[in-house]
Amino acid sequence: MKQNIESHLEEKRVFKPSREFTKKAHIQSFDDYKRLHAKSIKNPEKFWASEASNLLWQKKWKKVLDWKPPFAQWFVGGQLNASENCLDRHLNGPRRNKAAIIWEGEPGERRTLTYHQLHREVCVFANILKRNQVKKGDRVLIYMPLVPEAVISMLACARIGAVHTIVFGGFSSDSIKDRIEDSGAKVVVTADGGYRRGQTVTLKQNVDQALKDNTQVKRVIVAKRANIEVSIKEGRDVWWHREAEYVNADCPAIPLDSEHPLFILYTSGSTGKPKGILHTTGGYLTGTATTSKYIFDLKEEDVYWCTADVGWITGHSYLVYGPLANGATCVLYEGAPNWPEPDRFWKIIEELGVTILYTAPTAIRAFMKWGDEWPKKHNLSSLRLLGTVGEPINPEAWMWYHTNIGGGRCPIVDTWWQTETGMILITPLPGATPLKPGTATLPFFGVDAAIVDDHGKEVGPNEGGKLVIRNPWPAMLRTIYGDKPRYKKQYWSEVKGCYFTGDGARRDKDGYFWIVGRIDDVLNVAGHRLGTAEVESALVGHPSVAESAVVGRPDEIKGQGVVAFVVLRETHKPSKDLAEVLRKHVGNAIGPIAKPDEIRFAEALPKTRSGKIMRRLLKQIASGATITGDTTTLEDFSVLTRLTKSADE
Ligand code: 7RM
Repeated sequence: MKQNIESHLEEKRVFKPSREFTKKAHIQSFDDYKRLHAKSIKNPEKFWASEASNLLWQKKWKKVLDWKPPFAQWFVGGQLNASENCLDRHLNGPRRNKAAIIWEGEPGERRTLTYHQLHREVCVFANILKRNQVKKGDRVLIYMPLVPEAVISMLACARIGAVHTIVFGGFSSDSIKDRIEDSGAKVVVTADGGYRRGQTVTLKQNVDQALKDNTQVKRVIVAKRANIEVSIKEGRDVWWHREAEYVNADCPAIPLDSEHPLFILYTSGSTGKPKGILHTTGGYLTGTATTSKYIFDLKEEDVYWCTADVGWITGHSYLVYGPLANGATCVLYEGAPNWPEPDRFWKIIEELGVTILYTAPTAIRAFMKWGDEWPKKHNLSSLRLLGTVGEPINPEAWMWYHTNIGGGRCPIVDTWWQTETGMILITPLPGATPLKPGTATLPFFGVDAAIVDDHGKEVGPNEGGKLVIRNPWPAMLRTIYGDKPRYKKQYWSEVKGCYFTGDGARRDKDGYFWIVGRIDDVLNVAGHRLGTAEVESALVGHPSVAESAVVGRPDEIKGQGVVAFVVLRETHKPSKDLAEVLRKHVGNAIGPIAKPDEIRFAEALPKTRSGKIMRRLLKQIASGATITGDTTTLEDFSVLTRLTKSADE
């Protein structure tokens, strides 16, 4: 029988929201959170129905929830349109001329679109889609740089009931090909190219490559962005700006059933083909709009910046649908954080007066590595709230973010969620929840999260186990596109009656959730189950370490030995002595069982393009095996080559 995951690190720092923040916040005290959460859990449908009423419905729902496990339908019988909720609804009042999008290209140009202007562009493009035979229910594949046209094409699809499926602009032609086949898309929207670190990325060329031998795709609509030469296939390819000459800006949003599909977003599993996660309209919009309002504490005057690309779920939920449904002003930045210098983010914040910044731990650790002098060069006093998502944030990085970016004054919302959950499920509320560095704290309203053992029984304080959600929520995935059996098996079979997240976690004595990593990555050293996040966190707690990834490798005596891959800060150099110092450091912080058997210094770690460390690959390197399985989501293949080389030396 497997034991539960053990926990050895203890974080004692607590940060209470300031009076200044609290007095203007949507939720103003911890007691209010606790009371409202308890109430929302007793009757989640009541809570969600009341939040859904803030949206514009063309027809009101008959039933809030129809739950035939594991299949949920929300706001059954209701009709609405996501594009209308993000745009038209704001045009009758003072938001009409408010900036919806402030965009900055990597080369430095800026474009601002007011709600009125964005609405107009979306209507034009929706008419272009119609002119090119896109009908309600059709899938449209979007492969774009982070330019306003990416958002415009999403909202235009939503406006006419087409289902968008975005492929991140950094992915290869193979990824496009697979996703076109799986989704059955007949139309592709792309651009000639985009900018990344001063180079142009040849998007249209990648699409051409993906469409070689393909007869399914009838139309490719190309936006002009990078002014690079592309080949245009007569009868298949058209230019966005040319098409715009043939249509007007009049395109009413059509009423859609609440359960009408809004988008498919592919996410890679550790094996097998990517899963097409299907999200629908009414529940998704209710979930993302509600969480955006409470968690980012959105106010009319905020300048909100989520640094994710639209190719990720974070870009869908918290760059586009959630904030725009709230009438927020959103910053969009096309390029790399260190182009031309490592202070690009801080420059943007200063110049645009950003008040809320939502980014990923991987970016924060990179900024730490580049040095404190870069943020110091800028006035960041406009910021009032910070957020993170994507991985556990180690307390060291949290403290750095809090001090160097937040000036010690901004709450940090560490938000836990997934492509599948569609919306944030575990998070602090910035005016209410006392924060501890490294934890996503407590469940959002209406969410019943728990940690259970291998038999599905809830475990006690500080005992590790599987993170599950025990009740349906409105933005949950409805299925894996075209594969209901896989949906059931993947998410609803591991723990009876619960949604299984795949994450390992523990709750501390205050009930706070600490995510310790993916269950598949958990270490088992001499019968002790350790979360990767804790050992990594201990390592990053040492002043020489910028980033680390810890994996197990087979060990005859202990079952598994611990191998730590370590990237040093720019101020330190690898040495045998330092390796020994780091081993001891982990031993002191956690205990002798967690002491790495081997420290491997690396220049970089293999990551997905959204910044998550791919421990699966490191595990293979650590045990000397050849790399197998899906590597299409890997950001930089040369990192792997360098790592395998250093192991041979
Ligand atoms: C939004 C997103 C989901 C996985 C999830 C976790 C990890 C995300 C946090 C986190 C600890 C967090 N969607 N994860 N947020 N771990 N603390 N705040 O990232 O589908 O791409 O990934 O990411 O393992 O299961 S995702």
